[in-house]
Amino acid sequence: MKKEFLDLGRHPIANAFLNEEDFKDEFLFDLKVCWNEETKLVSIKEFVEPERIFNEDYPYNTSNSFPMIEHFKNTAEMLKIKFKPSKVLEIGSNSGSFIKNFDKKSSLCVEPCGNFAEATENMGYKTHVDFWTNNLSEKIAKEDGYMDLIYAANCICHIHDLDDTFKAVKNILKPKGVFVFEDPSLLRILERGSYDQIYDEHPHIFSVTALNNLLKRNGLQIFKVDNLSVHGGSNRIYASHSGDIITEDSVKFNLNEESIFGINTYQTYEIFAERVTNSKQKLVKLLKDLKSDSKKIMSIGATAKSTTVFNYCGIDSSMIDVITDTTIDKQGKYSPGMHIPIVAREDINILDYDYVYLGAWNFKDVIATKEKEFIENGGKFITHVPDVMVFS
Ligand code: JHZ
Repeated sequence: MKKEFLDLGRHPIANAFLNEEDFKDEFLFDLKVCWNEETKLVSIKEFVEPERIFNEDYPYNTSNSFPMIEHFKNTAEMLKIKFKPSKVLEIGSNSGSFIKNFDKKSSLCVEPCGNFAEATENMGYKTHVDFWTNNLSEKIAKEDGYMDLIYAANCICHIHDLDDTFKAVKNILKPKGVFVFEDPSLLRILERGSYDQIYDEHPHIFSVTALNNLLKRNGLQIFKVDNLSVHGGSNRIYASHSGDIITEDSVKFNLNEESIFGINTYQTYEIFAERVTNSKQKLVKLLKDLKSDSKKIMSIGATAKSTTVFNYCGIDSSMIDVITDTTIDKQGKYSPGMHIPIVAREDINILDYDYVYLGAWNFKDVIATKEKEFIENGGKFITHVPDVMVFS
């Protein structure tokens, strides 16, 4: 049975940045969150059709993020050394930051966003412009053969039907082959109060516990887990055919850690929901107090996460004047739902602002280093993770 524990209200598509003429037709849906008592999986209640989200206008580009390029390069090197794969498939290859580290002849991509699929095709990688399904994996098995390594970053938690997803992986994975995927960690979200990882693109938020249950029932097993710092705390799951590879201690460690925290208990989610309500009240009060004191506030990072925060808290351009983002496709547009203007960082003088809200709080250190001058001139940062606070 699914039990609802959190209602974040009406929300737009988190990455659908708009032009002014699109405001009137903006799509909204109810963002409510449930916990499945049987599988322990946390999911949003109302799924948004994937075609609305992942299409040729999808703007989130991993190649715009220096830390993520480094992350994918290091991950690729590690996987090459550890597993020596000859055939590699990436699901959700985006602009190719991971796959570009592999040989073109023996690697292929699956990517439903036309803009990015074109980019990896142009780089020389065969790319299936499609969503990852069992039908597609049957087609790939016939056309391209079976895989030693299947990799997916911030993609599997985007897919509604996880049984179909895992069956599709099992279909195409060679014996002793590995399926490696990373997504934000439910445990870190619960610990850090980072409710902003919940939006249309994340129909599921994964615990190792829930994945262990779901993979098992589809003939796969987790044999290793890495805890990563990217995206505010993610897990990298290593899976294989059941019984194929010896299970490492990290699996037991993570299952234990999650159990001790209370991942298997509904009350944990009720406590989290209360924390989210408090976070909203504190953040809105802080911003309103600063505005009534005539302070100027901007935000760095037009993130999917900040779409959740701004819409849940009702934060519009009366509180945050402007957002800067390094992604060209987001610049000149407005944030989903709250319609705060987005500009390039070079288009504003940060010293005109008193406070910067960190839409990309996960890159706090990178941004603080870049914006040293702002701090030296008395500027302050605002974040809501792990608690609403002002710091410099
Ligand atoms: P970032 C994305 O979410 C979307 P978002 C996706 N659904 C997903 O699963 C998660 O990632 C994990 C900009 N920036 O990575 C670049 C600056 O402007 O936190 C990006 O637009 N200045 C696939 O959107 C954004 O911030 C900077 O100095 O929450 C960061 O987005 C830096 C470092 C970044 O993901």
